[in-house]
Amino acid sequence: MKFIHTSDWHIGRQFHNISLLDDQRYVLHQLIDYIRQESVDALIIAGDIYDRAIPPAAAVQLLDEVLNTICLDLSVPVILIPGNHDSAGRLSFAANQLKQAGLYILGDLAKVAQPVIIKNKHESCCFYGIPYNDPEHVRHQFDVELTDYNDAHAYLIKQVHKGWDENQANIVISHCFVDGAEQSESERPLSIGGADRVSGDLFEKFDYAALGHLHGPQYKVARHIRYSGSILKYSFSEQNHTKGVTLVELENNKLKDFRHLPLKPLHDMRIVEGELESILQQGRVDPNFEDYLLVRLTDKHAILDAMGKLRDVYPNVLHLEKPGMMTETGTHEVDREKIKRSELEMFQDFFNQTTGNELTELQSKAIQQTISRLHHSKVHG
Ligand SMILES: [Mn+2]
Repeated sequence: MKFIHTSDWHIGRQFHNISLLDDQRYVLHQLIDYIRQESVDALIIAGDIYDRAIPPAAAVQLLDEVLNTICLDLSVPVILIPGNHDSAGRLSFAANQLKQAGLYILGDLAKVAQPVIIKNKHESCCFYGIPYNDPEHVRHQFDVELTDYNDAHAYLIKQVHKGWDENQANIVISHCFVDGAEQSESERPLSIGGADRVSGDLFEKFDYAALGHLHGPQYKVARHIRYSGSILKYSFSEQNHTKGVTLVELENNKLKDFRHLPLKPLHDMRIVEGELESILQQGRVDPNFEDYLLVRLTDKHAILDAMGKLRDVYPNVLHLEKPGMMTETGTHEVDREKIKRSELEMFQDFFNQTTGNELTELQSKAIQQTISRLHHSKVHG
């Protein structure tokens, strides 16, 4: 039995006001190719299907398109749970009817102990889906007393263990934050102050735990308790991640092996650091000039329209930082003389860049007087 575990699609996400829909379509087509090549028996999506509870129509259309191909054209069943970004209620529309088409949307907390059973010629496997929940949900649903995410998860998993057959292959799907796992900047905290962590030990008895929420591919506690990670980088903090999906293989009802299958993005997301001139030079010959970039300029002098110049060669510069400008004095202390001097220097840079000439002594003096006058009027005016 083979299945692919993926999570955190975040369809419809915007990044620095750019729609990532084409980027998402691009990698989801690679996922479809993997499903075809590896002839898998199921696809598991561990939450955060959409980026928002009410996704834009174009996002719904993309998901519809992808699920049609997988469930109908390839006849591969899909099992998914809502994440903290999804609305379980909305995502669960027509969930009962869709089962017949091989689309299992497990959005109902009351049904955590009812597995989806997937069979192939040789074996069968039980998939238990735990839709994203907070302690309040669980308290209300089951009328039990519990205070934190860990208690809530422990309670739900106990429900699963009550009715399961240990000799079967049992897979759990959950969207949660396993204690000690590594965060990225693109995950929305589940709760403030770390109360959202659940112990990885809770998943130990399963043959595999297909987790979602954290965007970096990783495992915690044991190798079979895994995050597949998101399908794309959703923040610059993820620049060194290799995004992908996890191919899981079972044999004789036990985990045999798994493999990270990489996804190649339409635009990579990376940080470029250096002086403007050298970045521009490199950009003119960079085959990946359309990547999404954060540029960190190390120049110590002011630059006129740095963003415009950079976008001439790298059209998708999304964010610009100028740490070089801050380190000039090595300190953020307010020193009037230093501020005055640096303002004059900035004007000299500006003048030089617009006219191509240096300031004459006379011009320099006039500007210096103007700056002083402005400072004076700020204090006394
Ligand atoms: Mn997520």
